[in-house]
Amino acid sequence: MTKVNLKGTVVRHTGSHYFVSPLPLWNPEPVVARGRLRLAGSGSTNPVAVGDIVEYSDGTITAVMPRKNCVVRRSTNLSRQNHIIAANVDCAWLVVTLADPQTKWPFIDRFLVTCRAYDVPVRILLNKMDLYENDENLMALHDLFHSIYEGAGYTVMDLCVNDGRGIERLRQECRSVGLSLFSGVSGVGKSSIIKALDPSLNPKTGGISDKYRQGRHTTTFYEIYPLQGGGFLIDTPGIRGFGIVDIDPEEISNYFPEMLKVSHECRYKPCTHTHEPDCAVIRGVEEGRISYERYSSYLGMLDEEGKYR
Ligand SMILES: Nc1nc2c(ncn2[C@@H]2O[C@H](COP(=O)(O)OP(=O)(O)O)[C@@H](O)[C@H]2O)c(=O)[nH]1
Ligand SMILES: [Mg+2]
Ligand SMILES: [Zn+2]
Repeated sequence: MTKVNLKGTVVRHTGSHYFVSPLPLWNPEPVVARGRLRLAGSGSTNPVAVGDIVEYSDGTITAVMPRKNCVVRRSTNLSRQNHIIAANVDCAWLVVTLADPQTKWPFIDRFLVTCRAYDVPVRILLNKMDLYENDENLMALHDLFHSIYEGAGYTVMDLCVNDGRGIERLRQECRSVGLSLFSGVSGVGKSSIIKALDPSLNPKTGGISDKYRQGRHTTTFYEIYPLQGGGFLIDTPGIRGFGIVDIDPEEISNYFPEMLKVSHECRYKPCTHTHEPDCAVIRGVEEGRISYERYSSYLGMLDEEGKYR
């Protein structure tokens, strides 16, 4: 009997177990990855991630297809190894809240920079609108947030799971975009959003039938959920230690779209945009075309990246 190589997408990843389905068909089956394959992706702690398109045969992954992109985080704060959260992502939705909890802005900028460096399209969801609109200060912060990030070239969509605002528009976007990843710090509403998009999904307990579950207490894992009517969703447990990986300090400004746009006008090339005379980025900040908040994040990243080298 000749072995057939099947092709499918990894839809679930625990510490050591994978499920694969021939998307868009939803029919997950368990597979394993052999050690040889595991070692192939050096530099990352997990050479196979959800969203990866793999070949498999006899319940064993035999090859991982080249990725169009991936979302990564540092596996630990001091490690240069990274952990791949998901591969082949069509849209990373960065969920942000201005209160309860207040997302730290440098975290937002790190996430945006990393996505750009790894070719992941990203859009921002500003959730928990109900908490801002009766508070003058928070509403001012909301307006500032829109102006900073839209000014930098990003899409920012207001959302409120509590009253359903923005959910239908997001559902349509998710159906047409393909594979969506929801990310953001713990408590911003990622799991609630997925549940609002499709009440039949249960991000707390997972989408794959219980007959495959080894025990109730599985370790942190990533999983793809099929959205009713089309599209696929990935929830992420709060990402701590999310930082830039493998980006040279000289390159960081290339991943700030508003800085990239003007950097060819800097007198020095390359220019770190920190102290050089006749720097177009510094001029942009002074003249208000580049936000001071974003520029501060940039300086923070330069500083921090230096420490890892
Ligand atoms: N006020 C308000 N609370 C929300 C909204 N969306 C989610 N929450 C609450 O925020 C908390 C965290 O939500 P969860 O989905 O677990 O966040 P996750 O950690 O990002 O997955 C829960 O208590 C939700 O009920 C919203 O639009 N408004
Ligand atoms: Mg959650
Ligand atoms: Zn410059």
